[in-house]
Amino acid sequence: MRRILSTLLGFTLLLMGCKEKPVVNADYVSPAPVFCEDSAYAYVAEQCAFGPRVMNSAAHDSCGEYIARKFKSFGAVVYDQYADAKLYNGTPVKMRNIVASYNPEAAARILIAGHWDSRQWADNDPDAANHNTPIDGANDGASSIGVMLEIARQLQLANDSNQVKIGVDLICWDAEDSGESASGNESSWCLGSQYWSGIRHIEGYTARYGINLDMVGGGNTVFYREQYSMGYAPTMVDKVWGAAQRIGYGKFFSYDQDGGYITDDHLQVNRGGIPCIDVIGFDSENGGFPRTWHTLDDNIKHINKETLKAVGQTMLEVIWTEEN
Ligand code: AHN
Ligand code: ZN
Repeated sequence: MRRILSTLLGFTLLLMGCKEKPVVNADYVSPAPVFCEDSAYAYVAEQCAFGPRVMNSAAHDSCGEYIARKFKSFGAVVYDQYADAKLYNGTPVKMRNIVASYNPEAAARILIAGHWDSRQWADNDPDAANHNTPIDGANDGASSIGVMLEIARQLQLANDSNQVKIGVDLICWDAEDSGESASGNESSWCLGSQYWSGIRHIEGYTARYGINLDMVGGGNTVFYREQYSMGYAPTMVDKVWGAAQRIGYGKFFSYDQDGGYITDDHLQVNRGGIPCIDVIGFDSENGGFPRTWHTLDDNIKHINKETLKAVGQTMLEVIWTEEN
């Protein structure tokens, strides 16, 4: 009974947390629903509770089931793409890309993506004794999927008078984060998106453009315009950064410096012929990757709801203002 009560209480609090309209720009009325950062946070925590989602592990496989089940519960048509690959060190891995589609029949589509696996090696940890320990990947992995699950929930909740005009695909990449560090071995990263860029989950699938999310839940986080994105999809960078300014999240989506060239899943999508940008978190204090990156500190304790909110609300803004 206590359990039921506390679940009910938690659910009520979750709903209450979603009601405020925290949009900062008073002159602009957005058609988008309110992104609930408490929900996104709960989805990040639920993924982390499986343990590190490293390739070929039971935690990984169970979390994949959880992600597919959640998207289905939010009314998506879910596609699985299973494939075999080899890590740079020769280890064979079983991959599963998961695609959640809304308005699957619409010709005009955008895709939002992120990786759901977590890294097997905390090889950036300050303590070298941890370099072979798997990480929770709360930010580096779970944060993007948490945001995408809340986007899915909002797509389902949208009432008939406020439906999005386009198709939306939420793509969860596998095997992004088993690459060889500091080696220049670019092709050792992003194995799930590499596979998908050659063989789509549906033959002939394409989209107008894509937005890849990576490390979108850290503290002291800022998003700089990443340079492959600027090369392949500059108008989409403008669109997303512009949407963020419009709704009051310019502090997060910054023009202050450029974001360098990052090997990430968006690069594979671009190479596959769909313009795609990367929204990837940087540390606002030192300008590099987040402090927790590939360390044991990348856990739920360091997830920041405001960052989840800034990214999630900006994504809803982009989705709800995209013309057919
Ligand atoms: C490289 O370190 C080459 N790329 C970063 C891609 C990445 C790893 N994103 C999150 N984890
Ligand atoms: Zn990583």
